[in-house]
Amino acid sequence: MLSKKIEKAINDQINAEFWSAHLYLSMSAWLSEQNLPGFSNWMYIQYKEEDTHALKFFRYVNERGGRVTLQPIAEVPSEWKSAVDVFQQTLDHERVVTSRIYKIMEIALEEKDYGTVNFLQWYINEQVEEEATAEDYLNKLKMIEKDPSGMYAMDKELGARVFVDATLKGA
Ligand code: OFO
Repeated sequence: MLSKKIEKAINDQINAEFWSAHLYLSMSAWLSEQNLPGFSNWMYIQYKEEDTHALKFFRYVNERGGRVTLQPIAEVPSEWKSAVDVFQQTLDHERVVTSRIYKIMEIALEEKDYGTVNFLQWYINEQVEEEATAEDYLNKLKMIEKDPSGMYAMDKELGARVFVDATLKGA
């Protein structure tokens, strides 16, 4: 059984994960319009992954006998200054997500809900990976943004990303 406090924190996080999904889908659309199909693909996969982050929480609440209540998803931005701006905002956003996950972890520890502590560990590891990846691409992009052949190569690299369903990863 989940406490009401944890249930609310997770329901809010489900909403935040769906918001993240919309943010990345919006970025994917903008990147496609900039003729960067590989970058657009990367963000599209990012969107799908965020969707499964929400669904992984959804399944967990159900499994623990809690109740998922879906909330409206707030509007996401639709314009960016450059691909560098997109990745800077991705990194900034992932840092916010990390702090949100840490807050839920603090509540779970306060409530001695060790099942949730254990479950959240997956998200903590995922955030380490997501921040590192976004920072890595941001740094690369800053080096090559004015070089068409560098941008072409990076677009090709990002175009190779494939979807991994988070509800199946270590679930
Ligand atoms: Fe990109 O983060 Fe979800 O959790």
